[in-house]
Amino acid sequence: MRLSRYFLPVLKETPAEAQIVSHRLMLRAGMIKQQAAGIYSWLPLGFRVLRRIEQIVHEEQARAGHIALLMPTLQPADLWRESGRYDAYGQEMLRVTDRHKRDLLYGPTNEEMITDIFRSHVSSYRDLPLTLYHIQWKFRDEIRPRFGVMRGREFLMKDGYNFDVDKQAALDAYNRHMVSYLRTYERMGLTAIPMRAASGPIGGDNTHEFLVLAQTGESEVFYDDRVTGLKLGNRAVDYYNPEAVKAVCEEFTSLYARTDETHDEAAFAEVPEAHRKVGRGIEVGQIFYFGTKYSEPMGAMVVNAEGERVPVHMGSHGIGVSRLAGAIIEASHDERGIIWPEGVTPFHCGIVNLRQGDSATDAACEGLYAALQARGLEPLYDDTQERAGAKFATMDLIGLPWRLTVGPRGLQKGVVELTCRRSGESEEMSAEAAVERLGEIYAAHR
Ligand code: P5A
Repeated sequence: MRLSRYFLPVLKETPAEAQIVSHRLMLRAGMIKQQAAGIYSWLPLGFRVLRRIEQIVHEEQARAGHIALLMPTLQPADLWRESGRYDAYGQEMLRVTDRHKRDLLYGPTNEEMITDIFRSHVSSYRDLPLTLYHIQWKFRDEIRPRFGVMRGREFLMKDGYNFDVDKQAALDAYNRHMVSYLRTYERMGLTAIPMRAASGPIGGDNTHEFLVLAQTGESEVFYDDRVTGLKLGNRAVDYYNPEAVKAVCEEFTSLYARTDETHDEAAFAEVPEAHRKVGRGIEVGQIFYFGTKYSEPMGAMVVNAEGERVPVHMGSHGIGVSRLAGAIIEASHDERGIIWPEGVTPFHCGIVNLRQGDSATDAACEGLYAALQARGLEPLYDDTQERAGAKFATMDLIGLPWRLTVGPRGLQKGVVELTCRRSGESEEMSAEAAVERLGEIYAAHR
């Protein structure tokens, strides 16, 4: 992308309404625009990040054997009357009436609808296990939308639902989700800690929230700080081997880590004092096992191996896709702006032309631009007439992890400069070597 032809409405001033750094930076970097309280447009740069986050989610869901579909945002109220949640959900639910006076609602979650799909098409244990998911906009009429996309009213969620013949099989699915979520967040450059939590209106006793530690987080958390050092890394976990999956879950959940909703002072006191930490966290996901809470009232039954008709066992699993854009920034920024992890960056690198209009410099930039694209990378080429200082400030603000700087002085020596946004370190090398290096860096993130 050439910056001269792009739409990147960066702001010079810090917007007064934004209380936390991610919200400020998303506005300043031209990623989002508020349209109403808790409702945002995603401008081109923000939209690219959202798509990258979605892509990682889709890839990791596929790896775990989960199947994508797409349900609508509007749902008939009657489905929710069947489960009993239509009245129970309260004011957070946005209720709508159509021209025929039929009650609809803008879905805050999809347990009822997916159970309806299931009961229409599945009746035998032979079709199980089954996990279906989608990435779709949700609406919750939050009493206090704030912090930008972090607590929105309209927000993008990945929500998945598992269907299993009995409790044990459903708990295996729960564990599988835990591991696939750990991998998902790690690929986004995040450490998200699974913590015992409360289930709220979704239901069930088994639930974990995934929290990214941050001062600005809305949840109070209590944890053994050794949990922050756990990494899944590149280890190959066989999702079809429940014992192997469970072993990983035990590794990640045996140290104390709870939100304030389930915090237990006595158990916490057993954590060695040097490791006992109280802090704040951003909830970027939550998984639930709730058994037959929806399948029983809605009649989602399967015939098991013994020939009995039993209600299917279910769980649901959510990732806050739009919230993640904010959470990643909270976890990765400095005083100059955002620092995108390679996994979610909107462009792989920036190209800064220090002397726009100088034919040799322009030609070198064009060459780099083409060579990077030929390697499957997406550069953002600042080909504007801005002065160098302003170009650097914009690149730092929007946070691309790598920057290539091209100017007449370097070109005389046959080099361009490759700068790492995170460390600030620069290295001079030939244009070919820089393309090669960036190709290798991003190959490690595929
Ligand atoms: C699990 C999937 C559920 O709704 N039903 C389907 C279950 N869980 S949840 O915890 O309520 O939501 C899942 C994740 O969505 C994000 N989230 C939000 N993001 C932005 N603004 C909001 N108002 C908001 N509410 C929830 C969180 O990341 C949450 O973990």
